[in-house]
Amino acid sequence: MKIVFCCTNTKAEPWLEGFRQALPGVDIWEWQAAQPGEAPKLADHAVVWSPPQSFLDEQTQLQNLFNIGAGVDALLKLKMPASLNIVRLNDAGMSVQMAEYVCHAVIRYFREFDHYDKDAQAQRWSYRKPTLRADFSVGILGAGVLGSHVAKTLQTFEFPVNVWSRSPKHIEGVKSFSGAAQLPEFLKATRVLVNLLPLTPETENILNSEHLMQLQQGAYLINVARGRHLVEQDLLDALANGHMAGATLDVFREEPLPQAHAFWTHPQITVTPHTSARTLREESIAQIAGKIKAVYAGQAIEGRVDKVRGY
Ligand code: NDP
Ligand code: OXD
Repeated sequence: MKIVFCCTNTKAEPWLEGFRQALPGVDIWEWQAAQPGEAPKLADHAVVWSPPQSFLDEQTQLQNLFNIGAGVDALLKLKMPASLNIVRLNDAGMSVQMAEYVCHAVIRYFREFDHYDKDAQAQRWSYRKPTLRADFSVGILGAGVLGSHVAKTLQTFEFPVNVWSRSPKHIEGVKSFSGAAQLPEFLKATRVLVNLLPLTPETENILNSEHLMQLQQGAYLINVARGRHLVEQDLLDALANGHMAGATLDVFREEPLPQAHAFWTHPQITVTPHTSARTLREESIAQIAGKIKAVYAGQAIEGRVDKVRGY
């Protein structure tokens, strides 16, 4: 079994060592483009994150691309044979991190901790009127692996939770909205909007003026999916006109976020560097190695991407 590793922004050696332990006897190496005139070494499977087109052009015998992330938008931009499977990470320790991040952001806004921080800096002892939890419903765009876990975790704090997805969901205590026809009703019921959709042609720019202005007055946005979901100027406008109260943004159209970008210094926006749910090496290696073994045993595996649907 031959596996090639091609992940941008990740040191290869600890991953290669982990796969050698998880799959004894495997031939695994880090991809380097073959020199002109040199025959490339071809693998059966690849472990990838955002590989260049030249990688796929060269690796012509691949059966499976195992993505070391949940989102496959970067991979789907590449040209590849229809027979090549893309397999995404299913959770692998990401859903609990995502739940921590989103709950932290929701609670920080709900309990007005930013105001208490300012008061503390000014040594001011001053209470704020509690917000009614029943009026503070959280709406999650996307109810897949991450969105459904976030929904269940938010419920433990007794927030009203709604989800919106392509197909209806049955999560106890959570109201499910589905399809384009139910999006306006979902938005109207939402005070805090959490985005956990995959980036596809259908979802790109979904966080736009038309949709943001349908949220409840004083709405708050938490974008933890992809930067290209958000029309950035539309968020700035909704904050400037007072319809929205703030946003916590983990993902951006351009990453790293450029130094001069307005989001860095905006008083109502909190920026984090695409860190809400990090890929965890041990969990990811265990999951991918398990899937490779399942492939050889002729078993079905979770996380096969539907290339037409885009996730
Ligand atoms: P899943 O594929 O498990 O879930 C996607 C959800 O989105 C599903 O509920 C799906 O509906 C819904 N959906 C997709 N397209 C539409 C549409 N057109 N209309 C309505 N609903 C739609 O993905 P994950 O939960 O694992 O991950 C979600 C995204 O989070 C990833 O694609 C990635 O971009 C991002 N991410 C960000 C990270 C970060 O650190 N910031 C880390 C990890 C992931 P249905 O269930 O009906 O198919
Ligand atoms: C992912 C990510 O998609 O890290 O997994 O953004």
